[in-house]
Amino acid sequence: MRVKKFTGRTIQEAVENLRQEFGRDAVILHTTQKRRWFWGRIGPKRYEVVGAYDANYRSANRNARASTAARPVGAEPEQEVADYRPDPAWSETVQSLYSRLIRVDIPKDLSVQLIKEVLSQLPKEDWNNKAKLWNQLTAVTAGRLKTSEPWEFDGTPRIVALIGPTGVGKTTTIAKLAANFSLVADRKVGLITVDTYRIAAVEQLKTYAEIIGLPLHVAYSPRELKEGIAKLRDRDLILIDTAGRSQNNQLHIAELRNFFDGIEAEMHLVISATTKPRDVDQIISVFGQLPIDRVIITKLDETSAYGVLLHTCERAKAPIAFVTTGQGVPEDIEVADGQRIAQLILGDA
Ligand SMILES: Nc1nc2c(ncn2[C@@H]2O[C@H](COP(=O)(O)OP(=O)(O)O)[C@@H](O)[C@H]2O)c(=O)[nH]1
Ligand SMILES: [Mg+2]
Repeated sequence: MRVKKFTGRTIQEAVENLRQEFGRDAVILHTTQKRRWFWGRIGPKRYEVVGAYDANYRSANRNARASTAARPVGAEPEQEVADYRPDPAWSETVQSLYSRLIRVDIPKDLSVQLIKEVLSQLPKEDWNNKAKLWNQLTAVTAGRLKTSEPWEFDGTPRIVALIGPTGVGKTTTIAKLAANFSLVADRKVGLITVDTYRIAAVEQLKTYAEIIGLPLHVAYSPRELKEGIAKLRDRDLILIDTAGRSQNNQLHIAELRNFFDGIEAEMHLVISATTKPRDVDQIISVFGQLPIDRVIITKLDETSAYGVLLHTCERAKAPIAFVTTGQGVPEDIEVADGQRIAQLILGDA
């Protein structure tokens, strides 16, 4: 029996490396998550998988063996890992569709799922028909892209908080929403900011509030946030701005949870369309410690690969509410439309 350690940026990648060398009959003995030091700084997370392979061991035994093999919490079961790989039996046309998904930054597992869904919906004789595959892929992608229903206002304030990493455009998006809902849709809008770490952050929102003519409360504590909401109870829509901070900052998340504890706020996770796929997962695993009700994707104008839209919506298990397309306030924002986003992601046939 041979035993060896394999590494990867994700569990799946480490397991894939293991499978490549040891084949399908390898058994996973142990999995760990590691951080390495680079130039005196903490480097990116790595996953280590220790696998064993016995030449006398036959696949017929695999299921029995696999179920007794140690598998860590959070690791994908063996079968599912296999499901995340493109099928070598796919026709060239299907392979090229898969490659297209990868090129627009849709993660591998999700791309495989999409292709499998497409194939399951088409009779085998159409599996080489590019046009039919393409149409089906557009439909499947649009079907997966959940978008939220437009807001309805019923006399009690709808409280909406924007959370997410620094610099993604939370404050700008709040200004866009505030201007559109107050000036265009004629709703009573109020603003609160709990982003008090930098004076500039408060000033930024204050400027917008003054231009649009809206009340703004600055909350330095959870109690002040509740007071601010109470003062704005005549409003249709209360928009709450929060501090960015790095997605790695656990303290920040604990603080946010503390602020929103006991408040009926709709939490919108804001992510930039320019975010790398790997970072999307990281951001969601951290901000996902808060309940995410909706997703807003910003900076569509700054990328040409739009996979983040589907990736975020799938991983956050939340519908997309809005997308933003530039720095202009209030014009560069749109209500999310699944069909249009699917076309944007996939591009032209
Ligand atoms: N290109 C582009 N820039 C944007 C968009 N939304 C926001 N920004 C810019 O991103 C920068 C950071 O925005 P800000 O609202 O301060 O981000 P926050 O830290 O999340 O509050 C600013 O320069 C904004 O003008 C967008 O949709 N497209
Ligand atoms: Mg801000």
